[in-house]
Amino acid sequence: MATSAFQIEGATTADGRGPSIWDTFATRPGAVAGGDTGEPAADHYHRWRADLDLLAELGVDCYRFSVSWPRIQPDGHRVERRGLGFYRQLVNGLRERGIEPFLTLYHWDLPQALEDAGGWRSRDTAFRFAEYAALVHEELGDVVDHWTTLNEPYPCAVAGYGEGRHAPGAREGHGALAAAHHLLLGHGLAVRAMREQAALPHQFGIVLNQSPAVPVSSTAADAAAAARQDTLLRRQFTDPLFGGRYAPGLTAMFDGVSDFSFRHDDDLSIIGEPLDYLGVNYYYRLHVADAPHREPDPASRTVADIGVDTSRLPDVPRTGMGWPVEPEGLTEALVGLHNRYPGLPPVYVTENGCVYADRSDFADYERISFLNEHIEAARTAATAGVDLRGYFCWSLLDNFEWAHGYKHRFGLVHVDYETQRRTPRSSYRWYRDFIAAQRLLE
Ligand code: PNW
Repeated sequence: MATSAFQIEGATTADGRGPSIWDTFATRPGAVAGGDTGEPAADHYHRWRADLDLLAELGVDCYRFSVSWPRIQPDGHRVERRGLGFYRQLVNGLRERGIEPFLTLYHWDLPQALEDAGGWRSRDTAFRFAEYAALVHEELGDVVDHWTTLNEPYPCAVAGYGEGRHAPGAREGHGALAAAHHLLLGHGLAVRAMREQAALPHQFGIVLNQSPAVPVSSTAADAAAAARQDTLLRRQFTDPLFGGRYAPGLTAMFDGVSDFSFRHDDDLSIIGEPLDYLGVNYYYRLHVADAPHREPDPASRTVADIGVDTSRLPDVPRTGMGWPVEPEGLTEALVGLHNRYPGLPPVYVTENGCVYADRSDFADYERISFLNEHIEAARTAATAGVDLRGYFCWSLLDNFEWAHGYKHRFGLVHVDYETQRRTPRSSYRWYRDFIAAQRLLE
């Protein structure tokens, strides 16, 4: 089961927490649906004990959560002990319940003070991230074995600095490509810094979202468009992490947009620091057609303007967010990585889930079928040779779904945001029984 700090915690000013870029972005008119903010979310900061009881009753053996950077370094530098104390309690609570913590250091909530100094466009932020990682690792290294640096650098860089759909809400070309590079650099520096401290054999990894790009036709133009989409979303990250090179074609795609001067000589070896696992988040495939650039002049293009149209969906069922339901895309994503990168570390599915409109009795049969089919698709990949170590469902609780606010509900447990009452949906009981049955089969 997986969650993230900003999406469930609320309590955005408690115990010395500083503002994050999502607090700032959410107050911008029109940025988040319904004008929703990080308050109250699921008030997990105060209700974490009851939430861990829900996890324990579910029978999961691992829990993936993230640490809120602005709780630990409110102004990007000064250390707030109360923030560290919260996560120590949380991890102890997991261990008492027999659940293994999988900690993610960065799930998109950059301290606003670091954004004011340039954010991920700035090389210095990579070094600040490594410092923060070492700080948390020093503090919690005795109780946490699984350390994920970043959750999904792609939307951080592209939705955040290219499309303006996510915090900090910028629409840039060069800046967004620099952000992607500095996220990777920060990841590598953080892994190195934590490894130097580790007395115990800790596991270090990164989480990437993988939406395979499928061309809508067999024309060469659509195939090339799908390749551009894959380069931007997947290979920009996986090639330097696991292939020892920058993605071929990336610089050509952004000719006139960026000079890539943010790449320094030793960066590739830092980014390519060996990993113990890769986390894959899978929700949907992209169906890609060739299209004209929105901006004919490269100098005024954002990073998202790569001459593709992703609106032509196949005739398959859709989730409540309109995403096509294609479990085979998960098999394809996992097998594709395995085939492309011979040195790929062991893999976890670190997020997978969906949204459907609620019925009055919370009988979410569509979600049950979605999860069942996707777990099966992951199994198919393992049978095909992928070293698959586990599956995390997104998500335990309804939560702040970024630019969609509280409108879209991913939880196996329903949250009433007025009363903070938790009500398990049918999928919660199904997942509990499914896990219990797996244990019998083991
Ligand atoms: C994931 N976008 O990624 C995130 O890791 C979760 O926090 C999130 O709740 C989940 O998906 C469901 O959406 C996203 O480009 C990746 O808009 C991309 C986007 C949004 C979420």
